[in-house]
This record gives sequence, C-alpha cells and structure tokens, in this order.
Amino acid sequence: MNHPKATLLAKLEDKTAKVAVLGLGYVGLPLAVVFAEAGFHVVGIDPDQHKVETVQQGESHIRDVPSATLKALVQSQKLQATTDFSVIQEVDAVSICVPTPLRKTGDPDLSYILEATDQLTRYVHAGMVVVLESTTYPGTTREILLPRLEQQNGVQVGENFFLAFSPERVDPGRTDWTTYNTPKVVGGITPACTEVAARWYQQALQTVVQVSSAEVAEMAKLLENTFRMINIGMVNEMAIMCDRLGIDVWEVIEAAATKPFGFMKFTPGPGLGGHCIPIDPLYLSWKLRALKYTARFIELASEINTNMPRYVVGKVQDALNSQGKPLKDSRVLVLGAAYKPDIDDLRESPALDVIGLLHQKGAQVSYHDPYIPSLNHDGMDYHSVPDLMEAVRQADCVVIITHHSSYNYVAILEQAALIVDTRNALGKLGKENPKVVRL
Ligand code: SAJ
Repeated sequence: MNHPKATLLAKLEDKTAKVAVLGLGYVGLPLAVVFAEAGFHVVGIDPDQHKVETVQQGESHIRDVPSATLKALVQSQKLQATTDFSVIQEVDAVSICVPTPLRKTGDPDLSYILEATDQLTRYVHAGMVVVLESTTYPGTTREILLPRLEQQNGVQVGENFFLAFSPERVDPGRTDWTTYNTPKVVGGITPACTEVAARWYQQALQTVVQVSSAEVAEMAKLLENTFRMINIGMVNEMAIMCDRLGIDVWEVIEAAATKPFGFMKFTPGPGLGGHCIPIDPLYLSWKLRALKYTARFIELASEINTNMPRYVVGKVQDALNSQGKPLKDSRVLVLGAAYKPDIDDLRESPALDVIGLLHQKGAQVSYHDPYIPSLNHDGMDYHSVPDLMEAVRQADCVVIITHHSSYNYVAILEQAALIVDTRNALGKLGKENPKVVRL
C-alpha cells in the first residue's frame, strides 16, 4: 500500500487534492483564488455568513480580488464558500488565514487561531496537510496547533499528517507583488511536513522558499515586520532630534537616500498604523518576556511610534500659539484618516489618536478622508466634511496626517491659514512657506 505521504503528494501534484482555506479575508480570499486558478477544487470556510454569501454570488469583498475573477471560479465550481467546517472531512489540504490581533492589554489574541484549530480538531484525518499563515510568535504551530491536532483520528505528524507554517506576505492594494508572485516561505514541524507543504504551494505559487522548521518561518515574518517597525521608530526619533537641532529632517533623509548601498529610506510620520507593523513585533516581544528577555529595540520603537500622535498635537498647539491662538476652541481639520495613503483601512491609524488628543485638549476637530466617510473614536462619531475646501478655509489649522494622492495640495496651501504637514506632502511648496510647519 502506498505511504500516506506519497499518496498525498500525488494528489497535490495532479491537483485532485481538495483544498480548504479557513478565513476569507485580505489573505485568505486571494489565496483561495490562486489555488483555484492553479486547478484545485477549493472551499473557502468562514464563520461570517454574509462574507460567504457574497463570495457565493461571485462578489468580492477584497479589493485585490476582482469580482469578475471570483465569479468565474465560483460558476465553474472551482471555488465555493461555506460556513460549514465539516467539509474539512473531505479535504486534503487546509490553509489557515485568520486574524492575529492584540488584546487591549497588548498581549497576543490567539482566539481566532484557537477557534480554527478546534474546528480542525473535529475533522482532521490521516492524509492531510495543514498550513498556518497567520502571523504569530515563534512556536505557535508546534505548541498550539500540533498537540490539539495530533490527538485526533490517528493522525501522526510527519507520517500521515503534515503541519507547517507559511507567513502571509499580502500588502493590500499592491499590484506589483501579489499572492501569486511574492516568494513564499514554508517551514514544517518535520522535514516531511516541509516537503509536503512546499510541494502543495509550489503547484500554485511562483516561488516557494523551504526552511528547516515552522519556527524559522514564524520568525522570518516577525523579522520582516519588526525591521520596518524599528526603522520607522528610528526615523521618527530622527525627526524629533532634527527638530531640536533646527535641521530639516526631510532634506536629511533625501540626502542620505542618495547612498546607493547600505541604506534604506524610511520617512517620519504621525505614528504607526495598520494591522501588521504595529502589532506583529509585539507578538515577538511578548514571547521573549515569557522567556525573561526584554526585546529592547521593539519596546523602544513601539514607545516612540506610539508617542508620535502626541508629538504631532504638540506641533499643532505650537503652530497655533505662534499665531496667538490657543488650541482650545480652535478649528482643526485633520486631512486623511486611513493608516496610509490611498486605502480605506482605519486599523490602528494614528489619525484616530490625533483626533482624540485634539478633542481632549478642547479643539473643534473635524476630518476629511475621501476613503472614509465616517469613523467612531472614543465613543465619538465623526463624519468626513462634505466640502473639503470650505473646511480648509474655515480651519484655524489644517493638519495633514495621511497624504492621499487625490488631494490638491496647491489649492490647500493657498487657502489654508496654517498647515502642520506630518508627511512632507507639500514638499518644496511647504518648505519655505511661513504658514507651513513640518515634522
Ligand atoms: N510608515 C511610516 N514611515 C515609513 C513607512 C511606513 O510612518 O517610512 C507608516 C505608515 O504610514 C503606516 C505604517 O507605518 O501607518 C505601516 O506602513 P507600511 O508601509 O508598513 O504598510 P503596511 O502596514 O500595509 O505593511 C504592509 C506589510 N506587509 C505585510 O506584512 C505582508 C509590510 O511588510 C510591507 O513591507 C508593507 O505593507 C509595504 O511594503 O507596503
């Protein structure tokens, strides 16, 4: 009789293996589509009935997945969606793409991973490969998933059941690097797990990079995003130091960026937003604290980045003060609420902190964001101002938080009484202008 590994490998290579993707978010839906386009029969499983229904109707709720693409795959039966986890009984390969946020305490929230694992535990069977994609601390795959899955239904990891980690590398909105062509790291609990998971992903993705263990794969992702978080923190501190020195940090960065090697440009800003960069490194520092080690770079960078909204509000206060206006009762217009330009994602956005702090200090705060019609922060409801230029004219101070490319910065500069530009969105236009204050 064929060894279970050989049997599974054959099904993965001839695409008769049935694939499931748990979690149909910005990682899971594009991955489900890529597997279906490669020829696998894919079932997307998500507890959100509405999400499942829209996928079944061929409507995409993820900007990176065109509805036309989705509709064609659903109509050809290559891709289905369901809330019913029991379909896993018929499935040979499962990819887990669920959120890994932080709790209010700042500790990792593994509840989504645990829920997915508990469902898997009920239906896991011999002859399966399971890959975790959700960013998490090193050891999660081996310490959390393996013990729960291995108890069931006679599965033996590395023998008739294969478990690996493969970090997601989705950058929503990016079109040059996609789920298909972004190199994908894969590391298993055992060498056989790495082999089976890598062989599966090689059927659908352009480049698969095998590493020696799940821990290496988990840690590689954390290095990628910790690298960004720390460098953003460093350049934010550079901005603070240049401010103290009376030096233009933006000019300093442009000059340093002319170095063709050994330097990578980062720019200061009002803080660190998004669902990855501010969060993933804290999974690592949390794990190390449990091992009695303090990840000082992560903690320092997090402290600097977290303080940037307060630093920006201080700049607004000083700028108004220079015009003889107290911050209290001044009209302050925040431009851009999303966490980065040209997207509609508010998660961890520093704009929320800036709005909250301005409100606390008694300013009359309003905001504009073409992608975000309304938001709620600290129990307060805000709506994007309907007439941007009218709001600019009426504001005592305009603070540019997220520099969407759709803004007409020349017109804003002409009509604003005072601008605090935290992104150097005005560039040279703002450099010498007395009514512009830059980070
Ligand atoms: N930011 C700065 N200065 C910088 C770069 C970013 O203040 O020089 C701020 C942004 O405004 C934002 C936050 O940091 O608030 C995060 O920005 P980001 O460019 O890192 O964008 P993300 O959060 O969408 O990061 C994603 C990540 N992708 C994955 O985790 C798979 C990240 O690894 C990518 O490098 C990044 O996209 C990218 O390159 O766009």
